[in-house]
Amino acid sequence: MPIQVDPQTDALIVVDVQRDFCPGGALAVPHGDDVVPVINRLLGLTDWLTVATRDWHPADHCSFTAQGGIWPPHCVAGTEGAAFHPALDQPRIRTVVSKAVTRDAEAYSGFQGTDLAALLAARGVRRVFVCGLATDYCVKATALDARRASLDVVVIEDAVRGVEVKPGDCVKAIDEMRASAIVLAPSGELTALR
Ligand code: VGL
Ligand code: ZN
Repeated sequence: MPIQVDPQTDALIVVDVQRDFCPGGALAVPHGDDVVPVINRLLGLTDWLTVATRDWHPADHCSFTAQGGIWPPHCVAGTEGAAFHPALDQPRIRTVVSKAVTRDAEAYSGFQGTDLAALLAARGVRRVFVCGLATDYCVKATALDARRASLDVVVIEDAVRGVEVKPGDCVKAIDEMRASAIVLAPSGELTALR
């Protein structure tokens, strides 16, 4: 079933498409860079509100192993690894939201500790399309928080990839999202309303 994107009330949230989450990066998601061409098409679908979140950590962030966290250092603010993937169509991104920017706060969700909910509400957004990295962490947390903010949520299934620390994590994440009335749809179903 085609889904018509209405630029008045729909927004695109591109989650953490950063070098460190792509092959060769510090916390590479397998095939993470495969989402880039799919997301570029979504960015150009219509003249809509497009938001990119980015993991933007201090060098001593609490999620890093040196501080007792579970992750290798990644996405340290201002470093090459924290930059968006070079092939991402950045001119089409209207707003960048940085998250987990202080040492003591972890934030998988783009809504956590940011003004993303207020921004979407101010623009009259009622539905968000979520894509990016990683399915089982930041994409899931962002999609679930969007539901908590009373938004309709569509996750673009061919525009997400997962870390899969444990086999089955991505399937579990997708089940959890579906249980919260999040819709999964392939990018090919999206068409633009003009
Ligand atoms: C993420 C692990 C640590 C993500 C961020 O973007 O999914 N995962 N920090
Ligand atoms: Zn992180």
